[in-house]
Amino acid sequence: MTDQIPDREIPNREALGWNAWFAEQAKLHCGPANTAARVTSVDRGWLVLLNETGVFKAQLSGNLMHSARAAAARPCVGDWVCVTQSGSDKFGSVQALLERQTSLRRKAVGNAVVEQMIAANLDCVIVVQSCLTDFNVKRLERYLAMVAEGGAVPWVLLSKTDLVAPEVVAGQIAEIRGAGITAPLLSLSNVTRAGIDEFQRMLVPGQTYCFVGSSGVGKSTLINALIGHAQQATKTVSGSGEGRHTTVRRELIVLENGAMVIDNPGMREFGMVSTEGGLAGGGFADIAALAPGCRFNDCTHASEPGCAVIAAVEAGTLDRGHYESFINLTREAKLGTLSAGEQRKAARGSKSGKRDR
Ligand SMILES: Nc1nc2c(ncn2[C@@H]2O[C@H](COP(=O)(O)OP(=O)(O)O)[C@@H](O)[C@H]2O)c(=O)[nH]1
Ligand SMILES: [Mg+2]
Ligand SMILES: [Zn+2]
Repeated sequence: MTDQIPDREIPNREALGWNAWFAEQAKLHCGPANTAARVTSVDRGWLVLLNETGVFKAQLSGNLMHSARAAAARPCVGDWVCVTQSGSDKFGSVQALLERQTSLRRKAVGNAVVEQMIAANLDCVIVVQSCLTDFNVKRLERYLAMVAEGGAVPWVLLSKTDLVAPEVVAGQIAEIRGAGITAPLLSLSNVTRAGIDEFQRMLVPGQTYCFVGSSGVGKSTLINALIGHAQQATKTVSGSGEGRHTTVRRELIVLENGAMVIDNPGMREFGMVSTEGGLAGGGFADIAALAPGCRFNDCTHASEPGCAVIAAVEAGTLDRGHYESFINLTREAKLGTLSAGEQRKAARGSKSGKRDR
């Protein structure tokens, strides 16, 4: 994290999505000494905020910590907050969370009652599926239902079109339309760049776009392509200090044209297991329920230290055979994260470009 001023000028709050709704909320919740800022990332108690004056760090005030006990009542990426600043580093103390206009929420794994905020104040949620191994209309419908619940506009994006024949993409589009899904539907390849310019042209300055979908479908690669000058942009605006944008945590990134994008680190976010959502509904609810206990957020339960699933196998509370079939299926699903060459090789084995699971 850093408190650098972004190289790109933020002319005003409107450029970050501020509107009459938030102005109204600010009247109700912000004191005269407060300024409004947008949350670009959250790392436990630390928040990185952005407004027309630049990027700065902040923590929740004692009052807010006390009143906002539920996870959903605490600021998440995309939120607007009221903050008091002090010192030359502009370090902030967050006083209030402005009511969200839209949101994306999931039910916490293994606990149907607890809802977690994924991101807030999204104009559009882009559900990404890879043409090769990931395409699944039923799962797409689950995503779209979740998006609808939070009030954002959904788009569907088919990725990795370079790995399948054009007829396969056409067939998938027909299947999506056949299921009655009317959301805008795009397809592209990060490898050939076919479709990327068209996609980029659809992104409107001042609007916030959140990418969701299985791990390995190409979300981060696409965002890096959109960023272009990855080095500069991620360093200054996201404050991550990394050369390349990677999904270590959820963060809001301001693109050069003024549109904002939020990446998401994989399926765990949606109460589904491991890298591919298809596994969750397929009889591995027991493993899904254990996953929150793993040390790593993106644990694959294959060999990681602190894995709660492996611990359960060793303790005899999870059936070893059941665990092994999970690992085998996960390995197949991992196909989605292989290199382009490896994927093409694998694709030759299945004519339709789809795999049974
Ligand atoms: N063939 C092919 N591979 C891609 C494409 N986009 C991404 N990849 C590869 O797929 C893997 C996963 O991509 P990544 O962006 O990390 O996926 P994410 O988990 O959705 O963020 C990486 O090895 C990428 O190089 C694409 O359009 N075509
Ligand atoms: Mg990623
Ligand atoms: Zn694990």
